[in-house]
Amino acid sequence: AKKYKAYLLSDGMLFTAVWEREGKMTKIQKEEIKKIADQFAFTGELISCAPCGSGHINETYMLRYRIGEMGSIKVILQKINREIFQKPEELMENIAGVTGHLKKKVIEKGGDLEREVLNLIPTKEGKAYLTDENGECWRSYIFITDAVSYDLVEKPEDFYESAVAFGKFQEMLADYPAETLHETIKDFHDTKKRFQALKDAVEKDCCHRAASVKEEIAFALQHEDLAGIFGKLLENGEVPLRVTHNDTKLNNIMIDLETGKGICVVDLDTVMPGLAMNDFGDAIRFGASTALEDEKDLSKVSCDMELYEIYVKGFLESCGDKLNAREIEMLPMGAKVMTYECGIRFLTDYLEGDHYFKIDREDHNLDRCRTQFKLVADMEQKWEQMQAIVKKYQK
Ligand code: ADP
Ligand code: GN1
Ligand code: MG
Repeated sequence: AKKYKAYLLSDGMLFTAVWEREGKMTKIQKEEIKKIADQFAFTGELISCAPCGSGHINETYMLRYRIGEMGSIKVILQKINREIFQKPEELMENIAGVTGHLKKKVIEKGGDLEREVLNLIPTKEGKAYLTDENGECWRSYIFITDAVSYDLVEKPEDFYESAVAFGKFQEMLADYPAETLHETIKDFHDTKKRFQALKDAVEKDCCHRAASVKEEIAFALQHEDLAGIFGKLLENGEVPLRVTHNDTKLNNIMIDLETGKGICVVDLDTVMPGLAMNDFGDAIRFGASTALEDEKDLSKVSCDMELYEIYVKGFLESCGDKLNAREIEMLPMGAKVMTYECGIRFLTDYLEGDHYFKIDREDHNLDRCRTQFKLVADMEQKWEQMQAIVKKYQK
């Protein structure tokens, strides 16, 4: 259940927040946000601030400013996770480049530049991001108004629209100079290396947790073949590297509350050369699941074939003609591989003491790992159907 609280800070600022992660934000942190915000090129008076979204990586806040008598506007302020993104300069160069490219496409289509693409708001010094006295990096975006991001599909149409939007995103970046993109996380979707990392974590067992997760480790080891499939296809030149998003979960897309369209793709930290099948697959593992990613009751977790079909349709309609036959044939495999990879990443993090993904409870990463492995097993059961559905929409 959500809890609401309001604070009056020493300088009179009213601070309201939706506390889903109650207790995680101290008064000092709240004052820190105000200090950071003061260094951005915002105008008006800061009237409220709240944590925003359920991303696992960055710290995201929504700030509201009143501008004289003209009403109020919201902005996003985000602390970049420096453990994960070690070269913020390069990361922000990617984002500035990609959003600049997307803006040209939105203009060509006569779209809304403030809602259909992320817009960085610079610092008062005119920089794309701020480095604070502790070496933490912060950036700000125009807030996408009248839109929402979902952790679970509420209406199947929303999932269809997210497929269309992610497909279009890939299409709009098809002519982006891939060689200018920095690799923000090395070997991000190299499933083989992820597998090796898991084996290393099991071996080290630094938190003495391996004995309690034997079943999950066994599942990962039994499915090792999934880790090598895409590497081989790439090596053989059967599938190309494309500019992809690489983190296509449903909550990385803003759905317009009025039209229901996928209005804007967010979370551009991992836009890098990658595989189309992975962008497809990551969206399926999250959005076609019948339960939340961290559901404890595994009997609720399965891969919904209706949602899967809806996504196949939307994705192929929007970018199918750009993909080669092998990529399309491999889309179901993308779903299985991404789900497996995500499961082993959660398991690795659990074994290493939860240093990568944000957690809200003990065993959170283990619960997440279990849902992913349950989905992989379910996809195995539905494998022929998953392939037949892709064939049905392949032109
Ligand atoms: P993380 O890397 O932690 O997932 P995201 O960039 O995805 O961080 O941001 C977290 C959440 O914040 C998103 O899922 C979305 O709901 C919300 N969000 C991000 N950017 C914006 C924006 N410009 N306007 C409105 N909401 C946003
Ligand atoms: C992270 O940042 P967020 O929450 O959108 C992760 C993805 C995982 C996902 C699992 C940079 O995504 O790779 O698939 O969690 N992002 C990064 O929910 O590691
Ligand atoms: Mg995100």
